[in-house]
Amino acid sequence: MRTAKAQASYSISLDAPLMSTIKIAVVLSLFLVLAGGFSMGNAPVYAQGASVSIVPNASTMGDKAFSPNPAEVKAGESVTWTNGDSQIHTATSGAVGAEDSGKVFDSGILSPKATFDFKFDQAGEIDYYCTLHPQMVGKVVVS
Ligand SMILES: [Cu+2]
Repeated sequence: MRTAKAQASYSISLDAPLMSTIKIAVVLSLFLVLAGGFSMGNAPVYAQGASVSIVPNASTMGDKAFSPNPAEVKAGESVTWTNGDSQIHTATSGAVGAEDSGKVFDSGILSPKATFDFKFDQAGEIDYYCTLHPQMVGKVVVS
């Protein structure tokens, strides 16, 4: 039974000229699926860390201007700020007028839709603000 069936399918594949084309297509599809799987597998590398939005009308939002606030990451992870407002802003470590302002990180001017990444290597809590609208304040908590 088994042998007969195997022989039958063997002869079918020999007889069908399309089979080899189909086989190549299947192998190529598998390769593409695997390649896609690998790049999907790499995606979490980019997703590590936190994303912070500068919200619409941020200049009037105080400690709600950066969302989420606080942003929480593990040491070695990055925070990515995205300016979701129509005005320019910054994400600058420290506090307005403080000696340490901008010492840890400073995005510089972020135009609408611009992004800024910073990787936090040490545990701790870092306050930050917008140099253009110092009432906009946030915090990054690195564990
Ligand atoms: Cu601002």
